[in-house]
Amino acid sequence: MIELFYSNTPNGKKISIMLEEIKFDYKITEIDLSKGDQFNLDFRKISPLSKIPAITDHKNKVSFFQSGAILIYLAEQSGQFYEKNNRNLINQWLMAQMGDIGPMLGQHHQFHHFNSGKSKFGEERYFDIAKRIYKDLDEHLSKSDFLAGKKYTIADIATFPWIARHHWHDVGLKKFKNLSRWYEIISKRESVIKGFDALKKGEEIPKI
Ligand SMILES: N[C@@H](CCC(=O)N[C@@H](CS)C(=O)NCC(=O)O)C(=O)O
Repeated sequence: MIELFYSNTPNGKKISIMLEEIKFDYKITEIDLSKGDQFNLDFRKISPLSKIPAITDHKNKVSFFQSGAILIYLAEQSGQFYEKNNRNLINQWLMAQMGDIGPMLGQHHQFHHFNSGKSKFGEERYFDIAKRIYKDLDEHLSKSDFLAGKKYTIADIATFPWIARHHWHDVGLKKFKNLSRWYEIISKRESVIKGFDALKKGEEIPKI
């Protein structure tokens, strides 16, 4: 049994989608970020930077924080979405999500979606970066079926929930035909649909 410490955010959804994909038994413990649950001492023992997602694998008696490390652990445990002979490439795209795509789109959410009008500099900077991310991903996906080659991997699972906030980004996903193709294929996966709505509130994946 995996316990997933979760909030309904793109970083949280990466792990609920992965758990659905690999069909592991899991339960969700919600961390209410607005109430400051992430600062509880028990949670900080598992996640020292006070951030979701985190997991405890009660069978193996191990805990992990950082979504990329969690995805690698679950992929290794299940033997899925992390082919041994393609790990160099998968790791690069996973790190690209962790270090660039997620944090930069996260800033764009803050300046453009949640706090528009507060900082012209911040809004312009992260809007430009968001547009660049869409363009670069689209260009890459014109040459590759999925981010790390022909197969769907943990790099795609990590990136998908961020692009699924496309209606907040205002970049216009449909203008990017390769990124749109990738998005639509992943959107239709049964486990992605289930993991996206991990709290079972009827949340649907945004259409293009
Ligand atoms: N690099 C981390 C980022 C995690 C992260 O930023 N989590 C946010 C929610 S999406 C959080 O827990 N924020 C609470 C806080 O910083 O107080 C990962 O991928 O796991």
